[in-house]
Amino acid sequence: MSIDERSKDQDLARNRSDATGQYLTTDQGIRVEHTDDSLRAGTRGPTLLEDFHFREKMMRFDHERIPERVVHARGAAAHGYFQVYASQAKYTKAAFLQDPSQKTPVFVRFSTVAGSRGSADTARDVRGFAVKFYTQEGNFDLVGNNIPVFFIQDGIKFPDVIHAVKPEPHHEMPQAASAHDSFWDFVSLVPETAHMIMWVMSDRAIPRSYRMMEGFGVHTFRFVNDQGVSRFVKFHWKPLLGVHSLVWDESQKLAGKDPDYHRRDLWEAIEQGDFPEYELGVQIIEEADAAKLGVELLDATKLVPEELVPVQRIGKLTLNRNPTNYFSETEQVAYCTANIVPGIDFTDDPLMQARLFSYLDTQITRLGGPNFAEIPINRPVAPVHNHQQDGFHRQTINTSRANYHPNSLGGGCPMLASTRQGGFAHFPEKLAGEKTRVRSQSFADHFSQAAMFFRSLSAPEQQHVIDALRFELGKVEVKEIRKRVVDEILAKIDGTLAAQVAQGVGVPAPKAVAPPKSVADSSPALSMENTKKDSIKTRRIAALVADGVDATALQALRAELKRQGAQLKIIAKHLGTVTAAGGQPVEVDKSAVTTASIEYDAVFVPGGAVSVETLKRDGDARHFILEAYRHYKAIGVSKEGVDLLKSCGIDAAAPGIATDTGGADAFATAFVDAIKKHRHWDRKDTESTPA
Ligand code: HDD
Repeated sequence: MSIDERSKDQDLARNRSDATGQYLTTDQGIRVEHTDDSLRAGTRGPTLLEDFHFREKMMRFDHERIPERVVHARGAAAHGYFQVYASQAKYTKAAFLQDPSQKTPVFVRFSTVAGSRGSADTARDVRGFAVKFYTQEGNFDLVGNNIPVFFIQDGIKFPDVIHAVKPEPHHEMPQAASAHDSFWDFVSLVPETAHMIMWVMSDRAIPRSYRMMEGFGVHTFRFVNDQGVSRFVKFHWKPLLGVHSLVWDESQKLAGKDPDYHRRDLWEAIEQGDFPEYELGVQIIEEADAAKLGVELLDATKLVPEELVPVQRIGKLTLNRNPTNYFSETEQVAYCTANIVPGIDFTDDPLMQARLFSYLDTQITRLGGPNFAEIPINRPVAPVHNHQQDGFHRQTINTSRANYHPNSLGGGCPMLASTRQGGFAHFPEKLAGEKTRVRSQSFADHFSQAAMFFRSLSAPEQQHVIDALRFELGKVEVKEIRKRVVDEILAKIDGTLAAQVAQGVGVPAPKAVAPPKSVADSSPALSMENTKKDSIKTRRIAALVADGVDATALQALRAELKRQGAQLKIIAKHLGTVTAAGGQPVEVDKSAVTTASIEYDAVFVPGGAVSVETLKRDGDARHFILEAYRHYKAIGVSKEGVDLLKSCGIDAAAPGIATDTGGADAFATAFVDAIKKHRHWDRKDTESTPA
């Protein structure tokens, strides 16, 4: 069968309902003539049971909620397509990885892990990155995260780690936060968490946007080609906008000012035509080389450094359409790690093996029965025929009398497919062994890669890990737990890290223990410092204005930022317009009470003596600029705008500040260059900045 980018959209169209020009009806199709008053005995009398419209309306409302996902409850999703750059036939026979002219439809859901459905987007947490490819051979689900390793090595411990991180059972606190006793109690007793902990305490756990984070399949998978040759493969998603993060203070404030920050960012980018793009990367490892690699490929707490096995970019994912209905699509989508297509296969990673059961199982409760694959967002575009039947909410009406195999009454249909006809055959891996619960010795090292990760970070990134641990452990009430994390985990990763955290959380400095030698001393690819910083595309810049603003400079900069793919939003005390120095009106985008510097990547203060004088006396404007400075963001000031900086005690010569001294063009270039860097970590006085 042939499919293209529109195949899934056309499939979903079968279930869409448009009420334009239609009558309101009951679920039975009866037209309704009144829906604001229930049927009653007399105008002041009781409601009558025979009011079927009232009963149906109320019954449907009473049952609108379904259980939220046990993890990854909070999410946002988008439609798009995937296109391979060149045939991957050498490695895999997967049909969607053969033809560069084919666009395979996808539905991608991003999520946080620990919080409930209504929790804030910017919590410190792992982000889910789940991709459903609707291929011509059936659905392939790559259910990944934005962190390449995991907390545990064996899925049987998943309920333990999730119980520990979720709100504590007696009082259900805290929401969407790992900063509490039970989580760190678990960590302190389970050293295999060490590597993942370093990632979750790093800036990776507070992404600037879903559009600016990497994705990872985490496990080692197999690619199997037409000749039946298997190679190990690790999947990566590389965002074309680079990898960028928030700062912790910003994340916490955003949780209050805009808990939908990431969801909104994704939605708006797609609505504006700034389609998020990610390249699919693969690390391919010949089976014969696996033993020599120095990394246990079945251990999901380990990564393979890119410097050791390069990531080949084989195709691109583009997200270009927002869902039509959140519940029908984003909430009801069911990903399952067991959904693979011919040419892709599993390995014996015990974390992966457990997932193969869990994802299928969890949907029974969440989606109310075994027919969830028939829900429009979940059904494949490939045809489905089998003898599965009945169960709650069955949609398909099977027409054959033969509901078993083999049969003659149905002409032997549906038929079995040979592998030549596209039938899935599991890779015939050779296995031998005794039944045991013993973990392989090759899973025993928990610290070498945790240390490698920490060593690979830039100095500011390392400091953020220390600060994050001071915060998280600082919230732990039981001192013994704080001490055990420092002694049993951190001291075995890095002595300075452990000592600094120990001091911050009031426990004795531990005796450092050198971690085992890692497969690489450091891996530059792990540091966000080395990410792309070559454009300002899709960034949001705030302009602070008041009456008397220099509109010419404002419009010139706005045009230049737009040309470079960024947006300038004009912020004033009130909505409507302000009057520029030349007397013309300037339309305001946001009033100061509805927004804050944390929602922008950079700030611009245009000139105009009267405007700047007003801003200097305005606490909100002063806070805006100070907070942006404290968060290391680019600041641009033209002409009198510099006075606002001075009155806030900010040195105009500090890193990341562009001032308009050499003319408008030179200023725009300097400001754009400062925005490209995202953050200016070399500012020395941010700690003393009052914001
Ligand atoms: Fe999981 C959801 C990613 C380990 C059991 N997981 C879920 C989602 C993502 C991940 C992105 C949300 C999917 C969506 O948007 O609907 N999970 C991961 C990754 C893991 C991982 C990258 C480690 C490599 N998960 C993991 C283990 C188990 C589970 C070890 C159980 C043995 N995960 C689940 C689940 C969820 C889930 C309980 C909850 C909702 C769902 O599946 O559909 O089955």
